[in-house]
Amino acid sequence: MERGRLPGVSAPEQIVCHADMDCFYAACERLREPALRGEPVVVGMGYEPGTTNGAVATASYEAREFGVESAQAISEALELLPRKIDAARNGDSVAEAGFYRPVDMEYYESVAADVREILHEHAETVREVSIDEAYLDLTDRVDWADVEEFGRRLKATIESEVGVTASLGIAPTMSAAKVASDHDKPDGLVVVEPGEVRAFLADLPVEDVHGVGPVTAARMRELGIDAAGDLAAADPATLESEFGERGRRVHRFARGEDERAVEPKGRPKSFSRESAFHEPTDDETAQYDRIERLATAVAQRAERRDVLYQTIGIKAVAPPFEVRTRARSLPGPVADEALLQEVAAELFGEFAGQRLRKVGVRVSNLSFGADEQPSLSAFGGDDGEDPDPDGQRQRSLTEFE
Ligand code: TTP
Ligand code: MG
Repeated sequence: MERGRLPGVSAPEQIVCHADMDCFYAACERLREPALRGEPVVVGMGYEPGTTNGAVATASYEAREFGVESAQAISEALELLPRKIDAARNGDSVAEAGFYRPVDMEYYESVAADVREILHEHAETVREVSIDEAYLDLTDRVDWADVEEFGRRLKATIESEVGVTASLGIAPTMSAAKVASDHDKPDGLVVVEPGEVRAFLADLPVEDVHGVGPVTAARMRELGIDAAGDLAAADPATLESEFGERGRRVHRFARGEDERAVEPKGRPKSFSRESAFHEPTDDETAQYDRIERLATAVAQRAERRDVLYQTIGIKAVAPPFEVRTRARSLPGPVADEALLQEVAAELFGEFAGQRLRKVGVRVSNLSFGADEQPSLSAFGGDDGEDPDPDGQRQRSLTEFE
């Protein structure tokens, strides 16, 4: 899916944080019932005597020690870990038993809202993926040297203000950040720096690659692909013939390649592309050239989405993080690549020749055409597993390129 890439436009430089709460529903139950702390806790439906069907929503890490896990039948969970109340009644050891609580979505949603508020305080752009999971774009907030400290503070704030623990992964791409947050659960903080993603993933089992579910992983093993490193080294054409477009996508993820930008859910308010120079430069020609390429990329992206734009903006970042922006509104909405290039270059004129580390082009004030329908088929779900690995199924990957 390289066709949206333009020569000379490097992958956008991003710092992405993926946050995922630990055993979230169980953590919520512990919040309002402190006696459950440190105990095996199972949250689910259908464990009351007389009801037989139901499934585990989640289990605390103590309960997972007994083999209890999400989506397991409650009958199976009860065999592995009986209820304390029943164990006591039967004279069995209560140490080998757990607490069962029914799902209470309304309460979990209220806790999730508190967590979200903190996440939004820590980043301008947050993509909420599920009740306990979100991506944060930290690019303009922190430097790689500070990300660990940032992560520690964010975790401490969530813990002290809400009372649940989060695991964080911080990486240059969304897919790597997702793997990183899961890598040291619970209470994890894993930073994967640019250039280290492929090495970080290499020895992990292939199903740890974002987007590889158990069915795909089993077939990959038959093909001799056991670890993420094997997937990264596999032939993309073979992967495509076996797994369709998903094969190419997970191949790229295993190599640390993922062009997606963190974007809030719903219709975008703007389209933008930015790109850092190898090192800060005052070379006007290189700067204008970059602006033009970025304008083309943005114009094509808007065109693919059948979107008109009325406001055109540019961004110039001087080292280390001095961000300057300029924007101009047109008399009416347009989709016009040449005009976008021209206006962007004009706006950039004010900064041309200054020492810059990064430039960007943005269009906003968008009007959506009738065809603007997210593609349902573009993301995930080719074999019934992992149907929506990160809640982005509706988004076509091309829109991020
Ligand atoms: P997860 O983040 O997948 O799981 P978790 O937060 O319980 O545990 P972890 O520490 O591994 O992140 O899902 C978030 C919540 O979504 C989870 O607490 C309960 C709910 N859920 C279900 O109801 N059914 C499921 O099959 C899964 C996986 C989750
Ligand atoms: Mg979770």
